[in-house]
Amino acid sequence: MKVLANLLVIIILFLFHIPLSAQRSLRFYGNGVQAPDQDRVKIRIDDPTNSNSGPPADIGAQDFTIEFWMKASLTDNTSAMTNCGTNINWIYGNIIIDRDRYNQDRKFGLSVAGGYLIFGVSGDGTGDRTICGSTFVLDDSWHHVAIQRRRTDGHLWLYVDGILEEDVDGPDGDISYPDAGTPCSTCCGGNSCDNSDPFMVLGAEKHDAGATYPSYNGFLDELRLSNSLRYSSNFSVPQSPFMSDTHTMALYHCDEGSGNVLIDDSGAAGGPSPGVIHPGGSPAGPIWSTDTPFSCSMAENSWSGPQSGTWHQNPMYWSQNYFPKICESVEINSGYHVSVTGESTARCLTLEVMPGAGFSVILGSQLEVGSN
Ligand SMILES: [Ca+2]
Ligand SMILES: [Ca+2]
Ligand SMILES: [Ca+2]
Ligand SMILES: [Ca+2]
Repeated sequence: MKVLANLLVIIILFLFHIPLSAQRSLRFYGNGVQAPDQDRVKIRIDDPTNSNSGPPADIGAQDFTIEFWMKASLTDNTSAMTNCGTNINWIYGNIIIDRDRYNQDRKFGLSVAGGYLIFGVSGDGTGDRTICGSTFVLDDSWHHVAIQRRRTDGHLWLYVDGILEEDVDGPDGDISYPDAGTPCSTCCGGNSCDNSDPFMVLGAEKHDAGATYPSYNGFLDELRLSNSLRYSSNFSVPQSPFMSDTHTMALYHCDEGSGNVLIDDSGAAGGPSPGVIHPGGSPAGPIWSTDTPFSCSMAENSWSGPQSGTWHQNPMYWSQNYFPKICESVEINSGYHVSVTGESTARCLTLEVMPGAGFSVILGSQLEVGSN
């Protein structure tokens, strides 16, 4: 029996000691108006030539949650703090996510000003509202950011590192991009805004309207767009990359590492909603970086499972309400059997299957062991 068990261990190590697809993030340089239409990612959300509904990244007709990780410094993002309220002051911060429509309603965006996040929405003829964060995020450390909007009444939420910073009633209405929307024909350098309006833009002020509207200079990773309110109270920040579910409208792991396509890994119906990277500026951005929120060089915890169970994205499926995280070591002890199931990617830093233990990865599932 022992020989067989050891053989099983050898086979498992052989089969699953696969190099982890390297994690990456995107590093923007905030070139903004200095490099028009460059140093940004553009995710198309509408085609101005027809009235078809946009791809799933065109959120705002339902509840939404936008969340991602960021890392940046104050010296690279110098816009001054401004007042939040019934205004559109988010456009004066260093813009991280720009879903503006030039001189038209149904728009939103997120920026960082004076070190604090500003999330703003303009409703469907219902006014404007910005909400401000209270955590200083320009400390050159990774932070998880989540912004939410409720469709029924426009209520807005801003969470930083899982802590609610502000929530207020906001402007009402559908704020998705109108399917038959026509961008302003003269607003963008005297020309049409066809090249900026019908996009969600990452890392820049989308219209290159001027130095008054600066762009984000820093890292961005693991962007998820959902058509639901993910968070109803303070929460523990994600410990590993997201896995898609029925509410995921777009999911960008930013792990490509080369090329100019930002892959949408959501699998959402009607998608995907890929981003196109527009490199440029000086220094040229965005670039692929190995600096990510989930990188780890050593185990943070060692999880030695005295249970059998199923390793799944939902902690409920891992017995005793736990599932391993990407920086944790996992040991499956003798007498127990653990299975990775579901169309998801399980991750851990190291995996040791002890003699007498069982471990299986069900067809259609993936296991990634290691980091970077
Ligand atoms: Ca990543
Ligand atoms: Ca259209
Ligand atoms: Ca309202
Ligand atoms: Ca639309």
